[in-house]
Amino acid sequence: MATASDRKLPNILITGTPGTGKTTTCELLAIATGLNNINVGTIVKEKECHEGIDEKFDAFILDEDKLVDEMEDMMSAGGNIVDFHSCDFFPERWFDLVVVLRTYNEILYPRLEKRGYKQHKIEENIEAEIMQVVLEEARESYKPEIVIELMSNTVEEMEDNVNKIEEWVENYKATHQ
Ligand code: DAT
Repeated sequence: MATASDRKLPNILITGTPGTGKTTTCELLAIATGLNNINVGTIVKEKECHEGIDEKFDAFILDEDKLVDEMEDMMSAGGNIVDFHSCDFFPERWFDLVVVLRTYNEILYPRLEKRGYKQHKIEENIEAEIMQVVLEEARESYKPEIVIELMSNTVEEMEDNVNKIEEWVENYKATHQ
């Protein structure tokens, strides 16, 4: 089984509450680094890694084991950027860097409204962001030294985040030849 030290190219997890900018950041990062961008939501849908839909929250009920099995080969090969809003069920060995994106409520709220989320879904996500649920989950699931928190309120911050992560990737490549 591949371990972090075997991987010539890193695996990076970009996580955070919905609307914090994961998808956009990952797209820019994939262009900047050439790493493979894995949108977990797409795999869940296409490979049916779910047990139906939670009607209240209009979201899939994940089949986590099936999802992990679907992703295993790609992740073992390395060189992936993974975008998902939760992270505690992924194997710890998969990731070399875990980035948690954070957004102020007054900015996150209109982003979720614009997306057409129902009121209770917006409120649940805003509450999760206030309680820093995803950050705590990341800190509990991965070694503290690989978990970083980055603000994602503005386009400038997003560009800055992409640059920082790109620099980290270059450094990883240079030290894992
Ligand atoms: P996520 O994948 O975390 O749900 P997204 O990338 O789809 O988030 O972004 C949601 C919306 O907010 C989208 O219209 C782009 C915008 N957005 C995200 N991060 C931003 C940022 N740092 N500055 C400005 N707009 C941002």
